[in-house]
Amino acid sequence: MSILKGKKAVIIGLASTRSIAWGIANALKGQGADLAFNFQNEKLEARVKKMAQELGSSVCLPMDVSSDDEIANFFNSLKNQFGNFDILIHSVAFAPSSQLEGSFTEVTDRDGFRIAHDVSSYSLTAVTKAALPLLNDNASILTLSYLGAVKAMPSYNVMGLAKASLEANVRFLAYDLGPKSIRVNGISAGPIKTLAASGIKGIKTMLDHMEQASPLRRNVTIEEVGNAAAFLASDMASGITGQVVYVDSGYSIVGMSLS
Ligand code: 0WE
Repeated sequence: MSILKGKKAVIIGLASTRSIAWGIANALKGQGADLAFNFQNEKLEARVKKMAQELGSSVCLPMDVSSDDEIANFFNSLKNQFGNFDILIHSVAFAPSSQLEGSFTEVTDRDGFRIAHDVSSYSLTAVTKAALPLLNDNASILTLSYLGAVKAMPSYNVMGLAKASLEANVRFLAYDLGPKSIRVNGISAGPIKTLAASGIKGIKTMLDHMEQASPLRRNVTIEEVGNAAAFLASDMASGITGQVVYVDSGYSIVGMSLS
């Protein structure tokens, strides 16, 4: 059974075949959705266009979510090339690398804080606002979060604050857009070795720790995050909005994990 047949989805944040956005794109396509994508800059253009083509999509347009102009241009071009749509996937986060290593108190600065919150949280508000005129009834908006939004941990630092803001963003957007029958949810994924994550010192240790300490004793895949996204984006989840669903091998429910 295809749960997204006849639905059109816009996926923001595809960068490589290891991206969570790639797992989501494949799952949505697998459930029958038609897809459109952005690419952040010329450096990513060729690669993202090739991946879009692989999924049968010819709609792939430039947008860096830190620019209001680029957001406006993206949705203007999208209106012509893709028309109205049903699903908006926001899979974007960034903090300067200086912020993601060492003591939170020592490394966090005003610019790092601002950029992390701008790119990783405000961008959800911004793209939602711009997408609104193009969204069909019963549309679904989805973003990606992480446990650092609700628990302290080493190195994630100001990204944790930005994800906390993103999760509050999900609730305020859900409250605001509920009367228009638009749902807004988040998926809090376990750590995954994406291109963005591969630059992070200690990511291997964190992945190993998940294998020891999570109820499922393993890490999650972008396919598993994709499947949860397909469900939340579909009419199967018509009663769910404002939620953050954990796709993390159960790690977040554990108080203490022994052997
Ligand atoms: O949200 C994230 C990572 C997002 C991210 C990644 C980078 C790497 C390159 C944001 N900004 C940047 N900036 C860069 O310059 N995750 C959930 C993955 C992640 O990142 C961590 C983690 C985990 C897990 C950073 C420190 C500690 C753990």
